[in-house]
Amino acid sequence: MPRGNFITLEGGEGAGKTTQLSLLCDAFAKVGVEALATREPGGAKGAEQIRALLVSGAVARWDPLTEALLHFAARRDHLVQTVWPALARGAWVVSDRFADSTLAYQGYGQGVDHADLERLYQVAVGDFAPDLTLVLDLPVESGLARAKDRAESSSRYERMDKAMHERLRQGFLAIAQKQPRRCVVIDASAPADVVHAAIRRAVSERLGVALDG
Ligand code: Z5A
Repeated sequence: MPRGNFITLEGGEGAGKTTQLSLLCDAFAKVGVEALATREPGGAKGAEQIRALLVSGAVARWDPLTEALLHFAARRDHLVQTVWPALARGAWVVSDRFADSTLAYQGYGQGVDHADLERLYQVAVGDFAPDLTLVLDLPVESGLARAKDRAESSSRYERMDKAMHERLRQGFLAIAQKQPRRCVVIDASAPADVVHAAIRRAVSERLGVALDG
């Protein structure tokens, strides 16, 4: 049975993932492609409960490996309850973050051994992987300034130090460089409509679906 495509949006704080996810799903709707918008951590009932544990409280609340385990527990629930059923019925799924965020934040950012994270990936996710990953890249200062401008209160992650945010930016770029067939780096410092046009081009080139301008 043909299955839908799985697209993930990755990047640091305030990169514009949520904004671009919404624009991309609208663009899919216009050409008649059913696209489910979802997010990590979260995207299913249990996973959202785990999210609440991850984004609130003191920065040092979890040791990095515990934090990675929580993200993989949430991810497994998200896949089983939401992502895999949607793909199986032929819908496309667009997720605001996925496993590259664990490698960037808990691996490059917080020092969890990358081989341990790969083993956890095999256990929780297996051979499944995104068809396309869009890495939204912009300088750390700009992303943090954008995130600060929002009305919502800051999350645990936003309160982590700037050096951590620099490490994870470099982490995302390293991931994209190692997996060029799956990942496309998008300059996220441009205005939102310019970023959206670059995303439409990447989706069209990599997955063969033409999206209206
Ligand atoms: N995390 C982890 O550690 N390990 C994992 O495995 C996973 C996640 C899956 C989840 O928080 C946290 O979990 C996350 C990593 C960690 N860290 N943080 N923080 P989240 O998903 O709620 O937070 P986020 O991913 O960083 O989202 P965000 O802060 O909401 O940023 P965003 O979605 O990338 O950006 P946005 O909301 O679309 O835009 C931010 C603001 O900028 C907003 O006011 C926009 O109107 C504005 N904006 C957007 N685009 C533009 C452009 N192009 N120009 C100017 N202004 C713009």
